[in-house]
Amino acid sequence: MAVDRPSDGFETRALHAGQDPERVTGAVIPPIFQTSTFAQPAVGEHLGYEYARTGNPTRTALETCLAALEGADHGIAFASGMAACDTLLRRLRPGDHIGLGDDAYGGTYRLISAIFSVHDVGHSAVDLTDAKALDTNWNPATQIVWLETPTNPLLTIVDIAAVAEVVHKHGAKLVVDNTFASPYLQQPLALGADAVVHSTTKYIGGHSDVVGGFVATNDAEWAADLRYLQNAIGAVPGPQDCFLTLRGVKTLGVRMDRHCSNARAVVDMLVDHPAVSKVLYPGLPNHPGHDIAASQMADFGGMVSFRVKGGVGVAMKIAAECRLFTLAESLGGVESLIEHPGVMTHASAAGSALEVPDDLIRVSVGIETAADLVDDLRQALDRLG
Ligand code: P1T
Repeated sequence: MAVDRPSDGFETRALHAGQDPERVTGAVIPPIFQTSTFAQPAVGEHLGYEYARTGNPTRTALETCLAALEGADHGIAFASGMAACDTLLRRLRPGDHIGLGDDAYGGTYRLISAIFSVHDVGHSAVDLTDAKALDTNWNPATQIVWLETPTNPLLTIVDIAAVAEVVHKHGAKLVVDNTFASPYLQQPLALGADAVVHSTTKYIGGHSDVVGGFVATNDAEWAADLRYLQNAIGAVPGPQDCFLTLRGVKTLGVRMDRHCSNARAVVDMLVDHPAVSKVLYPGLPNHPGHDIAASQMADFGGMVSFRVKGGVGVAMKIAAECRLFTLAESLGGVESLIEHPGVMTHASAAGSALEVPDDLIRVSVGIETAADLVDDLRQALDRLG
């Protein structure tokens, strides 16, 4: 039988947690249980599974594995990152309030500002880099503080433990969206978060071939609620999606090491390029969150953002003129992507406190040969910057 003790190393858990050989055939890889329902031996009895919205063994394998990677007792998988965010926020009631970090994925902002507001759940954008100010200006209606670190797309670093202390002092819950770091680089539950959310579409899946979401928590009551909602709402991932995500996560550790070292090579070129006005990367010693990132992350990640001289027109041209960096939304896959957040991923934040600068370019540095990536970006900057 495979071993999945909590004391096992990260890569061991990625390969084995929840992934014992299948009991009937001995299949080493958890099969795709492509079935919508399960035969029951008698009315009111079942063998662990009844109906595939409620549960599916391929999904269980994924949930067990990802929970083990976040050091969580409970893991619940969803059809997308947004479905996971939506289900987490359903604990809120009319009159409640969300403190949302003032840089976050545009879709999260849209969900909170356009969907939850209809149900009289308020929100405000908060600078979470200042835990003291969060404490001083605490809104008594706040039930959830929603934090990304590194943030999307400005790569701001937030001190998870410091924010957790303030949030708990006021009896609220802290959710950390760990999508940009991945559990390989950062485990927020150990730093005091009440729940961790992922778009598994990104680093966890890792191959840009599947959309998914995930929540990890050690809060048994919240987990039971989420499990109930997962079934009641039904935003569940199919077994093929679970299989692909589980296949992807096996190599998360080795991929992240390469994402990080390739990102460093790209950053080294960008900081010296005359067309670039600012590089946003927590690995840079002059990044305001560098020391916190160094203490709460194992490395600085594969996401790099930068601002260009010449404004929005130049930024949009550069984003469209690379050979290896594909112009596309999303991130965290093995191949490099480039995008213009203002027009693409963060268009829904335009005019809000979360609006991003229009001369900003975001790259998801893939695992291609580092020198090729550096050359590709440099030629676009040389030509158009
Ligand atoms: O796309 P989906 O799997 O539903 O995940 C939403 C989501 C949640 N949280 C963060 C931090 C994210 O970055 C995302 C999705 N982001 C992109 C598609 C993007 O290009 O930024």
